[in-house]
Amino acid sequence: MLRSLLIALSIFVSAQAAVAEEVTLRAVSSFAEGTQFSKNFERFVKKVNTDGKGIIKINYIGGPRAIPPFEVGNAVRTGVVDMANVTTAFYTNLMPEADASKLFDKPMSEQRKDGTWDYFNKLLNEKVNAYYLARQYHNVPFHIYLNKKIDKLDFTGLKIRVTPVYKDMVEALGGTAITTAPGEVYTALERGVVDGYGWPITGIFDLGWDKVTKYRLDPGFYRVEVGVIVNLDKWKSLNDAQRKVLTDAALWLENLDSENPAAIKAEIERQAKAGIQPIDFGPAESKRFIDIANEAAWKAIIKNAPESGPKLRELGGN
Ligand code: 173
Repeated sequence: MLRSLLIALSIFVSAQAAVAEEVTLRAVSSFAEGTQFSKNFERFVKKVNTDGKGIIKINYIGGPRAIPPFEVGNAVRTGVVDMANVTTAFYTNLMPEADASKLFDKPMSEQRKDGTWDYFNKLLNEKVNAYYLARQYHNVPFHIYLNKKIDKLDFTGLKIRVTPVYKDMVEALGGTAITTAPGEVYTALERGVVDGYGWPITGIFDLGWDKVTKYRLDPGFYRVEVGVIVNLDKWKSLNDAQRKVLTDAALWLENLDSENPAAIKAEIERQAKAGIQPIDFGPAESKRFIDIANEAAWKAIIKNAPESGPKLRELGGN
């Protein structure tokens, strides 16, 4: 009798231990739920919750209604949330040189081997108290969208909505940069507070911006970075099995970038159908545009981070 009671008790105790081992991470996205730059993260959450059953679970709280985009980095730093789908541009307040990720022109597979990821992650550990789990959309460029036609590469007199991604480039071309979160872009355009905005080639239909957009300036520049970052204390507290579920799903998530070329092609066609006209000043001016954009960005990064900026430029290969 006593023996079977003890056996039953030991089964109960070990079952409890297994339950206690499943860890739950609270996650947010800095982009609206279901929109272009949250979609793949949401697929990642599903995958982790399936593959990690009994080991690790993500509780997806949602988009910017939970935490405003420019506060997401700090929320991860302090552990208010454990994980975020967030672009570096939204946490340059904590790590100015994080903006360099838009200039890295090597795929993550290479960056993980050649020390770029190591160095970037080390900086993120120190400055944001976060671990850099994944980088998405490296093959998607940014563009400037306009409501006023320009006939040369000059933004003088134009007010353009920016984030840190575009600010220095817009100013280098003579424009006035006005920083807003994505959620304020529609109203700013509708009211004429801005004459244009920076955004990737994909995603302008999600929040109805096509209705308030006339032109797209070509070519695209830089590379989109939307990362998955994890509070460093939380990351360190995970066991090997839990980290493996996250790391495997992160590599899977990065591989979804292979879907981007087709999505970009479809988006360009959809923009044309919506009446958004491309503006293109030809090969020589396009090259000058890219050079101005790259130089303005590196100059600002190196000014704001005199130690790590040059090293990131060297590693990033651009
Ligand atoms: O324009 C933005 O809000 C921005 O910086 C960004 C960055 C990555 C993906 C989408 C937008």
